[in-house]
Amino acid sequence: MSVVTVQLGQCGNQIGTQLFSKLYQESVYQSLPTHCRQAAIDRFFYQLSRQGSSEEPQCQARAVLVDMESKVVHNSLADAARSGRFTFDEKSVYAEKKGSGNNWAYGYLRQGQLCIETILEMIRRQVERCDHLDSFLVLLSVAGGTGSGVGARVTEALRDRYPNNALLNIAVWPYSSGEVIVQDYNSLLTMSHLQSSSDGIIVLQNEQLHTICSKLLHMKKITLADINVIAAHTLASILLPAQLLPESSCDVTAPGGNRTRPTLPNPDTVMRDDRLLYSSCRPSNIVTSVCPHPLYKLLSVKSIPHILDSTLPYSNYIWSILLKDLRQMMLTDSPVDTGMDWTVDPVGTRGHCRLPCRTNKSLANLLVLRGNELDKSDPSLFSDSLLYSNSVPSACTCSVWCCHGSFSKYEKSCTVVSNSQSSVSPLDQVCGRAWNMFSSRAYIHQYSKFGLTQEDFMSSFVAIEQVIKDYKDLSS
Ligand SMILES: Nc1nc2c(ncn2[C@@H]2O[C@H](COP(=O)(O)OP(=O)(O)OP(=O)(O)O)[C@@H](O)[C@H]2O)c(=O)[nH]1
Ligand SMILES: [Mg+2]
Repeated sequence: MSVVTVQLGQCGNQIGTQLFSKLYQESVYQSLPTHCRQAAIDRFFYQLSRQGSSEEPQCQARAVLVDMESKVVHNSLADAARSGRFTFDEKSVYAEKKGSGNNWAYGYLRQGQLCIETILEMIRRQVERCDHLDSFLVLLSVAGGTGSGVGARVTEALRDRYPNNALLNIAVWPYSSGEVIVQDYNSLLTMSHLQSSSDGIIVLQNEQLHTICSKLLHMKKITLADINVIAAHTLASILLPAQLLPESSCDVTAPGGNRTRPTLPNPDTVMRDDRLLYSSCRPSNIVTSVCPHPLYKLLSVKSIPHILDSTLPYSNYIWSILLKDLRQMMLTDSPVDTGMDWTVDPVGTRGHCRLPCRTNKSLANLLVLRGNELDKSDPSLFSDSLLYSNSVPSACTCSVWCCHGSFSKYEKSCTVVSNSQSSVSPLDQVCGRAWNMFSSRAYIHQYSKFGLTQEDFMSSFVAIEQVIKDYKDLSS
């Protein structure tokens, strides 16, 4: 089962290139179980050949690269080739001479209109190379012009052309201080279009990735490349093959009720049939696990640990601490496991505090555990009903996937994909700032000259305000 990735604009291409590098590294060099390794390669790469006796597969990414200026995509082609690990297919590259000038309308209505058929044809060729297509991954930033505008157009076209395949967007959120003056308009317009055409939107906030670099990895001068390493790590942890824990669509337990402790498979007794083993944990299953309701598509991802190489040998981390920290990160919407507010505790087991309103309420969560001693982990911490909204009770679930073998340099690591209120605050801020600009008609002419009307803006505001309200209502 394979995934075709479309990477758009500077951000989409830079993160995409880093992601494929990470996926290759994890599939080929890390300690994935043998039966998982081939599944990982088939999922993301087209295998050209095996190289001599080294057994290192020659792989081409199942990707289409799109940008309206050629520099970034050509850098991506060169970086991949230089890595000696994988390549991009040069026939799957769409590049023009001039970018979309940070203008969603130019990207969506002008550039997108001109290039959509060519891009769809490139995607079709990639799809034909897959034995079985599982899903599409569309990588873009919401703040620029190409990723946001052309990306929204491509997402809609994919929805029409491939209605039966899952469509997952990775939407990179700008720093709130903002490098692009109209980033709030672009973000608003992108998110409103993705909301109606995507199956799930993983929001990666640059600010949060930056915090991981500064607080956990103690970096001083943080570049986009540093941030992309963290983004790729986080995404790979959920996209690489894993196996379903059969008991793990945990029924949410009553507050204080008995929590069932799921049994994790033992590495010595796991099934050897890779196809069966990994067929239920594909990227399309991220959507089925955490997007149980069509109105709720905003996903956040948090992962731990992130430890400096120099301190790794002295770090002794165990499942119980990792899971407890990850749960608190989720509840408090903290990107890091330091400096968290531990008084936020909806279960009330700490006696003095019951503050359900302050917690980040979830609709559904997917926990991915990678590493050793999986049988010693207890993911039931994530299945308490108080973590979940009362308003959509049937949808509230926690699924758990796992994979033996270390991920990255860590013997144990865990990631949670959360459909929760976590993305509401950045969306609310974008909507508020965009509305302030819109009320004073600031920069509107830049959009109307490409055919975007005031009514188009208004329907985006209405759509996003509804999304914000739906998520806020999860607390009621
Ligand atoms: N994480 C991350 N963010 C990036 C990267 N490159 C750009 N961004 C962010 O993306 C936003 C700008 O969007 P770009 O991707 O540069 O724009 P584009 O899609 O190429 O669109 P145009 O240049 O207008 O044609 C800003 O918020 C940047 O912070 C990157 O490599 N990594
Ligand atoms: Mg650009």
